[in-house]
Amino acid sequence: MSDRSSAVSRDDGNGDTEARFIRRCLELAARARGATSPNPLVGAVVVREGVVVGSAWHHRAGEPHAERLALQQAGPQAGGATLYSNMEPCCHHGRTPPCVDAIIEAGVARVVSAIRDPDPRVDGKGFEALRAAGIEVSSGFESQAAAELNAGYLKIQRSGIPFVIGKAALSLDGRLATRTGSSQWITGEQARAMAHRIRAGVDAVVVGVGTVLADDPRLTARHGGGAGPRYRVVLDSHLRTPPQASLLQQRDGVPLIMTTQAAASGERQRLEKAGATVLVVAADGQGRVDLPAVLVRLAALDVCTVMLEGGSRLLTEALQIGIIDKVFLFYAPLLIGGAEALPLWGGEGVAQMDEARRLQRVRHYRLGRDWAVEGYLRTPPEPE
Ligand code: AOF
Ligand code: ZN
Repeated sequence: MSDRSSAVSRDDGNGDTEARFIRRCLELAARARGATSPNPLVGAVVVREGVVVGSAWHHRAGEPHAERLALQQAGPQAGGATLYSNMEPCCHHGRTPPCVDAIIEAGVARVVSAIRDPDPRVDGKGFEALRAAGIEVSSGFESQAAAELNAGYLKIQRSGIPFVIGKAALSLDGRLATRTGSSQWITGEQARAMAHRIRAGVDAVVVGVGTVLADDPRLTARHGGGAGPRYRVVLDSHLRTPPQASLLQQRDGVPLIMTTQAAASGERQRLEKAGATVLVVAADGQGRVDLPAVLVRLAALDVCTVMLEGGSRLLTEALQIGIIDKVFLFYAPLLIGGAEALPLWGGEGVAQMDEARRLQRVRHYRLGRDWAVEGYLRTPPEPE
């Protein structure tokens, strides 16, 4: 919980210092990635005369907030100090008491923040309460990075729908598999390790039943990724998942099969006996599990971030209806070829170049012999 390794510095009176301590908050907050939903990732540092006297992060929902932990660590040294936090301190009684009360009681002189907390119970009222108590408040430092870190929390607060990441491993010519469906393995160890780390940071991973039948994935976070996603989800309108599927043999995270009314009750019982939780959701026009209905159902389970991992049909549908916020594409230097080999985005695609979806804030990674490209189809809003 404590972290005193951060560099000691003098406040030079300009925004660089503020941004640097907010970046420290973001680093601390990110340590709980994947563990705090439905709560945000929050880190806080207390700085007195340029010296860090307390630093902490929120570990999980129901446990103390970052600000309270950092103030506890600072003790009496918080008097007259500056408190940095990557999100507006809360002012309501949830599962835990308001941070603003603790900040006021501790005698903090200044609060510096990255973004407003869009939770309607807070939403600017935290800043107001601090100002009303005579505390100097400033916000807006590193707001883009702060919004990216809490993309899931911000999206669910704003729209009730989880943030959706589309992930795929592709050959350089854009194929997910060969024409016979073989896809193991396209990318190497390093790329797969990174994919597992991303899995560890989301609340749910989702695949279509075709991927279960073809690849028999476990959908856990291995390669030192920490605890895996809370839900490992299969979209399976007719319950074709075999009860001996590997994803049902894992302990980490709930194996969740989302199906439609059309599924036979015998199949359902067989899968439940094998350890799956089976949920019925609405069907789309073709009798398949309706993707928007899946997202709403996952939101009700406190899922803020979802990763769609394939196959081609699921990703195509998701791209077509525009539910993907961000993509993570891993490329191997392979050429697979074949008009029948599964693409990332099948169907008709767009007709004109100006209709093509362009990624924003693109980042590239080199992973041994492979690469990854990360980019947004919709950037997370930055509440001021
Ligand atoms: C902060 N610092 O570290 C976090 C905040 O049920 P509770 O008491 O945990 O309240 C949850 C809400 O508190 C959540 O929706 C968000 O508004 C805020 N989370 N706020 O000041 C923190 N985790
Ligand atoms: Zn709080």
